[in-house]
Amino acid sequence: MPTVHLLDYVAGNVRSLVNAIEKVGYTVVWVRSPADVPSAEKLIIPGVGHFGHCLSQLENAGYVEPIRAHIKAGKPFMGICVGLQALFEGSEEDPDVKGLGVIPSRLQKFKDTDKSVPHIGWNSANTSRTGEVTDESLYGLRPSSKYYYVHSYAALYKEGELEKDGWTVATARYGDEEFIGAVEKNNVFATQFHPEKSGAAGLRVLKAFLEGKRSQPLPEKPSAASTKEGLTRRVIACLDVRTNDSGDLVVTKGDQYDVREKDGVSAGGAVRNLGKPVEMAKKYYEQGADEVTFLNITSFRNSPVADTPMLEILRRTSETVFVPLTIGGGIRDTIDTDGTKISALDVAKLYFKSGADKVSIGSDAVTAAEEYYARGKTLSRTTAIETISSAYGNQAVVVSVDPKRVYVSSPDATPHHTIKTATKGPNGEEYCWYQCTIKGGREGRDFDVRQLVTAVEAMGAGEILLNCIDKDGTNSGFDLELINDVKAAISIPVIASSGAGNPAHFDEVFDKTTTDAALGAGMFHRGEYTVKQVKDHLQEQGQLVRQFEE
Ligand code: 1PR
Repeated sequence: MPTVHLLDYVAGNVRSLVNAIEKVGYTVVWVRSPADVPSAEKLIIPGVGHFGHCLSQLENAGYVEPIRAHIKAGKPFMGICVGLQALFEGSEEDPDVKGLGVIPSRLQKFKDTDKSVPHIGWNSANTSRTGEVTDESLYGLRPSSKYYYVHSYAALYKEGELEKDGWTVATARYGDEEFIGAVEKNNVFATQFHPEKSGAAGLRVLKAFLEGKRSQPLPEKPSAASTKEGLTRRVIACLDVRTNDSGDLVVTKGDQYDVREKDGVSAGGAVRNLGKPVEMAKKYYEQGADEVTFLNITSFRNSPVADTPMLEILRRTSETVFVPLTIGGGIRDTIDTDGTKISALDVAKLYFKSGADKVSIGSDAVTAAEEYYARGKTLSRTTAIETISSAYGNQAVVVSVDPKRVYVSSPDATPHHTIKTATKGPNGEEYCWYQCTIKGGREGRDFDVRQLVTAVEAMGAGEILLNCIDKDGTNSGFDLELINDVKAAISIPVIASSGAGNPAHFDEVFDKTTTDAALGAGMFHRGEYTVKQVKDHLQEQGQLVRQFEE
């Protein structure tokens, strides 16, 4: 097989990139030291996390000059995500750190006044702008395709700025900001999106770069409308995974977090078995899921951390599923079976190495947020959220929230933040607050969801997975009041979860709230609806979606 050199200078999910490269017929040769760079014919620099962290790693390890020399020699070079950003002169993220300076411009943070930041999801990368239409595809990029982005800083597009120096630029729009999604000149190509996480559309781009096919005819004429689109409606399939009573790892699904069969006489039967995790993840990917989330709802108490069965599930899933993978459950400081202490950061590292793009933190986030308030809203820099986000970037840390409604007769009846609700309580109460729970909903805390989400945003979480125990498994639609209340409090993206029972519920949550994504579980697992049916329905209602590409 032909080869490509890959520089692994930062921790992160490089496994998915390796899988994607192998899928398109190439073998990875690792660059382990600056001395390896001159032997590279094609060189890829991936990147996640902070601009400054990546660039200082490159600088300190002595890679900057060999990379510049590779580019100068006219050999093929591709940068991905922070690998694209590295080509610029610098970034607002770390103003004192110098980029490679190949592209004479700087990166800025997206405005969060009218939209969530980070920019997470599927967006375009179009070379044709302002209505002018080309029929040529730059490295397989297509106007009708969508690509997966996750970043807070971007090269904002200024018409003509880079073109005058011979760069070809593909852009996307986020709110009212147009930014660079891909850029190319001679032997240099870079994408802000992750091709390895962008399904068939991304694999096509990677293949075109590796085969040196800069320009190909487009299969269809692009429409002027497609150049104006932004982020698509993100639909996520969630798999709760646990061991059943015979010790097999199964996808299960609870009703208000109770995952045992109810036999009609009493609760407490066998754990519901809805299928095998790896097969089901692949099925949802092929139906068009924009992301797949695994929540490990068993603790695997007898297994050493490095042998946790979820690691193998991720490794196998990332071989066939080329969209982002999130893993939750047990991300916290842990004592291993042999008594060794393992930090949450090390647990997360194992997951990232196995193919996860994000980790989701539940119970530990609640405890950390309570301590944040107890310290007078100061950071400790030692919590799982802080340590993982400072090493891997905020976008890699999701906080999974499991709130429950507590009804009160008036806002004065509790010190907690209440909302006036249209769904009255059992005694006609018109107000409720959302109580945070830990341990899979088993323990309620004297802490409300607003306190939690604002604290974890300050601590460095990049996204909120907003469950709702009252709605979970009910098929009655999302808790729109909860979602609107949380969205009003923070500017990081929110994934609405719990209650989806049919495609119209997805339309409703995107229509009536400003949620950034919506997640379904039971309706997909029970085979009542496919992800494709949800996407088709959204499209019929005029919502922008990404459809699965072969
Ligand atoms: O506390 O960091 O170890 O994380 C544990 C994780 O496992 C948390 O994210 C918590 O939400 C989850 N979890 C724990 N117990 C359960 C359970 O069901 N017994 N599942 C559980 C949470 C809820 C959603 C579900 C949606 C959509 N699952 O993820 O998929 O509610 O369901 P629906 O569309 O069928 O209504 P830690």
